Amino acid sequence: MTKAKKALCLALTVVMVIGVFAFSALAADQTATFTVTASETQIEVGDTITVTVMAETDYYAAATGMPIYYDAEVFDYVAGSLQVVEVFGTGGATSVFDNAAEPAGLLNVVIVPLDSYGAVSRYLTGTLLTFRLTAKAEGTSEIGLRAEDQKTESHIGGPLYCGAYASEDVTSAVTATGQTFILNNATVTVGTAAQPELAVIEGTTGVIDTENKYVYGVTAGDAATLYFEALNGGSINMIANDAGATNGTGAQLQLLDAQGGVLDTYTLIIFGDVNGDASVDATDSSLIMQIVARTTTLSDIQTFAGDVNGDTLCDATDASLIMQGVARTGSVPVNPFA
Ligand SMILES: [Ca+2]
Ligand SMILES: [Ca+2]
Repeated sequence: MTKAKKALCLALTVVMVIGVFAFSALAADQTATFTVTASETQIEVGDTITVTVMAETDYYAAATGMPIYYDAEVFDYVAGSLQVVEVFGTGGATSVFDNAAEPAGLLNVVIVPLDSYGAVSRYLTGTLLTFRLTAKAEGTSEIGLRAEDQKTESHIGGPLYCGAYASEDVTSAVTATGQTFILNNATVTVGTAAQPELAVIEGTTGVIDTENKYVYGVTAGDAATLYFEALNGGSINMIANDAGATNGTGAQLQLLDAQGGVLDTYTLIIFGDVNGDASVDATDSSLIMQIVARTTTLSDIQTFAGDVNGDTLCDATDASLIMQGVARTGSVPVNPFA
């Protein structure tokens, strides 16, 4: 008989024993906490981590079954690395379905007292087992137990259980299943996760000027988020300009990471909108003429937005083009460099 088959037979026996004794009463006020930790949570392909499974019960524990999952596309189980602490002392037994008998990505561990009546029962406290995984591909994997696996009266086939004995000397049968289980799982990332980045939405006229940190190509009045998107889990936050507009010249486009941290900031330029009210009109033309007459000064951002023919000058020609747009005898381009 192979080792895997022996393990299977033993585990099936355990399951049958539990099946006879464990399903009578729902345990009230009994709690078991399972905690899975990894020796490292950010590693590279080829690295090996040690995973530790701990348990705390507030009752005398009987046979305990732990199906432990990991992402088999990210990790390989290191064959033979599973080590179980003798929580039930000499005579306790362990059966393991590892990858030889279970689908890749699942370790199924069962620890039992000598038998259902003859062993000293314990409060579980601390480490139950350890095993190792080697990273084979980039990705993020949760490692741990699943609540939906818990054996209860209404889900008798659940492989996650921790039976209870009525007393320490175990003269009674397993008395309960369906306790409150608290599951604390580990998450491990292999490789460097792709960083959020700003991109132009395909098919739009949006432009990202990474050198000057400008975004433009947006039609006056439109929201910038119709033209730009954040990739790889990022998001966009628009901050209003001095005119109170989130879609006018001078508004700020922030690229945020998944936690809301600011990764990058761009200034929105709406060509022809010099005063930042998100409209291209006679007021903007008038402002340009005031620059020409040197009766006012404007910021670099405003003069860039006022250069609607893209000749690097913000002058009477641009003011005239804006007025032609207002009169609908011409139009102000969303991107004068296109
Ligand atoms: Ca304006
Ligand atoms: Ca110009």
